Amino acid sequence: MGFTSKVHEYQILSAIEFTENEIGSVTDVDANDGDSGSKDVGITFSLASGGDNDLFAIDNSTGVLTFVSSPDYEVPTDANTDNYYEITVIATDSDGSTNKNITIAVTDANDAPQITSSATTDFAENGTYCFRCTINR
Ligand SMILES: [Ca+2]
Ligand SMILES: [Ca+2]
Ligand SMILES: [Ca+2]
Ligand SMILES: [Ca+2]
Repeated sequence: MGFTSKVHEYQILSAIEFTENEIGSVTDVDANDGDSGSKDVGITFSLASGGDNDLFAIDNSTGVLTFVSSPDYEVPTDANTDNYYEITVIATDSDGSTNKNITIAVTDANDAPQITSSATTDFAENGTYCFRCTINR
């Protein structure tokens, strides 16, 4: 089944940068169906399902796109773990829908160091003690 192109003037950058660890709006997708003149009026936004799409949420009336949980540059969760999250936004009005592929590039931030050693350790009395403390940056 094809789709009709009744939603016009789909306005969005095709590649968006987003800094890791942040929450909030990735972008505000705008669409105009040409019927009423104002952006987003009469449009319902949604995401395709599967793949990287499942890591995002979109407000169905405003088109504001967010990560479900804030991304970690060092631990990418996109399908091929390259920190480029590829999604498909769908704008629908009463006449049909149109799709737009969007790539979100997660960029590196300087994380606070994390101590990854275990929080507790055993120590036998009269023993020689060695404790390795590992710090990841
Ligand atoms: Ca919008
Ligand atoms: Ca990180
Ligand atoms: Ca990717
Ligand atoms: Ca980092």
